[in-house]
Amino acid sequence: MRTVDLRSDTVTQPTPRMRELMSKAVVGDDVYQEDPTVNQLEAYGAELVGKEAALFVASGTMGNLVALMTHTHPGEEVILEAEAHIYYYEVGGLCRIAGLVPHLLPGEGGIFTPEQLKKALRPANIHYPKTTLLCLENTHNRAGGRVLPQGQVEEIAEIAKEAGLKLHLDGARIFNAAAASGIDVKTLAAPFDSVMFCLSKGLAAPAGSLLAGSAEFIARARKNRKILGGGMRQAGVLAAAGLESLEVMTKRLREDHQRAKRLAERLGSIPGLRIAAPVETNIIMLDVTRPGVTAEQLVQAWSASGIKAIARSQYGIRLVTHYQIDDADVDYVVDTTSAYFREL
Ligand code: TLP
Repeated sequence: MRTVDLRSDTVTQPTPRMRELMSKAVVGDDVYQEDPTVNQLEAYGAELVGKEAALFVASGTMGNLVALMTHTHPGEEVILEAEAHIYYYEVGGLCRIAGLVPHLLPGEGGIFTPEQLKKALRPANIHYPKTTLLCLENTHNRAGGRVLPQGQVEEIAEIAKEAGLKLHLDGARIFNAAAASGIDVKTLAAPFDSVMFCLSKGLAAPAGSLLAGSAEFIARARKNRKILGGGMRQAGVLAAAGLESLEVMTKRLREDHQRAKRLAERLGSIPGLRIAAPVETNIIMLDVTRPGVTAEQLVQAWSASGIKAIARSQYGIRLVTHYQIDDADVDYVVDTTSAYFREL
């Protein structure tokens, strides 16, 4: 039976070329900054996003947490969009480990307005925590892989900077945002003091993310990574795959976006289904609208046909395309789904 794994782009396997590069990687002890492959990845990653330096971390979650810890002190307040991955899916690390108070602003398409931010910024007062950081997410996961409007990002950044806040971008899928908008990653990252981006999602590396910022910020971040147990020694075997991610895999993301659009259009035209958010990148938010059918029932039916997906609510399902999904997979998912609703 065919397997079509649409749960996430995190399921991607390293490419054959990655495995070859990993086996040949020159390595050293990265805690002493002596791994030439990690050093090369960090320098290249920093240059790509237009920052002075970068730090190789185990995961996106670790990169975001290290950024929060490095920009702030425990007890301070961080402003986030209400559905931000950092708040929603990172196990509360921002409170438990960084000791921060989240101030959530409900957004539209993954972003709040400059007016909302102005209202949220409180004057100094003996009763308030100090607000020191603002985070945005591009593309925005829970909004359905939406690309943030760059003008709005820049306006928000301007207001935040005037108020003395630092800015961090959760750019787990920043290369998807660049591919979809035609705006280069340097411009997308420019308003932010730091940016985290993942190598192990649509870019197919087996593990790893980069946190980029000023040289001074990254030196402090390196220490916080060590506190979290993220000093990885001969990590060059992973960095070798990451270099291939940045040099090669970033260039093919439009293919995933086109397939996501095609899959969404065809699924959305099946009576009983509805596309819940505009498909701008590789994430599809699908709603089951047929009375009496839940998302979990459709996920179960798909599973019996080798199609893997995750129900995100009673009637909602998220599907994610990536380099292991081809046109024949799209046809297979559409045919299987049409047959399911026909035979109900
Ligand atoms: N997202 C994963 C799950 O955690 C939900 C996924 O399958 O989409 N920021 C954003 C915007 C993310 O989407 C993710 C992963 C992360 C950070 C965390 O990255 P990892 O999984 O490497 O810790």
